[in-house]
Amino acid sequence: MSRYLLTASAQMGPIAKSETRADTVKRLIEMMREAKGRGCELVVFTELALTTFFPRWMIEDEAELDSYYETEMPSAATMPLFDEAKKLGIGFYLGYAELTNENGVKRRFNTSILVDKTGTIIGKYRKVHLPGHSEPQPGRDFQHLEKRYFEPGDLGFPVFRGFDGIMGMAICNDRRWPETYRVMGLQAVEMVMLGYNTPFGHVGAQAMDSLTLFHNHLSMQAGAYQNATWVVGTAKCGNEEGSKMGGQSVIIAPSGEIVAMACTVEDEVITARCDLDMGQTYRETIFDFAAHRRPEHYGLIVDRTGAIPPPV
Ligand code: CDT
Repeated sequence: MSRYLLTASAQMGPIAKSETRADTVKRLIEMMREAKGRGCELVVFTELALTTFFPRWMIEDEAELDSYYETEMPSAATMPLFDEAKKLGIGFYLGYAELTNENGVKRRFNTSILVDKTGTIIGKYRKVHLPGHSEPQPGRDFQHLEKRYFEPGDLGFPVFRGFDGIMGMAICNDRRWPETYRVMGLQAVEMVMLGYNTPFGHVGAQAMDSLTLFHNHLSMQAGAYQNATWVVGTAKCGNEEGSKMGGQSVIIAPSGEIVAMACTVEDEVITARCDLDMGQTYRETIFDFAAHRRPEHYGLIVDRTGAIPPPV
């Protein structure tokens, strides 16, 4: 049996600090139209797709910081994207910075939503694995202050029925953690969508820079194969305000094979015909979880956070 979902990954080139939301939404709509023109029913945008990657800077002015967040979704600025999706009959994944106000207390999350072909939000995810620091680090050209500007997501890793399949979401650094995929794999996820902003320039570990793109694919391909799911990874990339970020957005099959990959570091749409039934073969054989998993031996995964060596 085959259940085809024509899917696009809409990679973004840099977003300048001076670029308005309206300008950015225009770029997203352009790519949405291209995806639809190629027959796609779903387009996956990137992490924090509406602004420049602001966690690279220490921002002390609260009003300035707030300006990077959305307080509602759809917002006035993003409504044209929802309207266009409805008009074209195409769904989308979108990453953005979310600011809520709960009983007078501000809460900030690095969030993604899944929108169906009628322009309705059918799923929401808040990034669990926040990289970087909460305090600025000395001697760095660029900071990575996600731990300062966001709190860890509080929604877990839910999956959603939509697009005739079982859909899951993750965001950037989440892709490096096997737990991300496995929690969704245990809910029989068929497609994991994720956006990423991955800067080069590992301070104190420069050797890792040459492996940034390898690790990007390695983690997503392993997650796809080991959980029998499609993975769609969409970059924001190129030279953004002097910070260089990796591209190579990909669509990965449940076999772990890359079936489409971006070749620029600019706005670029890649597409693939994803058979949502393809994972079934793996789920019934090598990764038949019910037959082969041994959770009685996995306790440390949830009981312990950091690695502790055995006594000498
Ligand atoms: N945005 C994001 O999560 N970026 C991280 C950078 C890790 S290095 C500080 C990533 O995993 O790509």
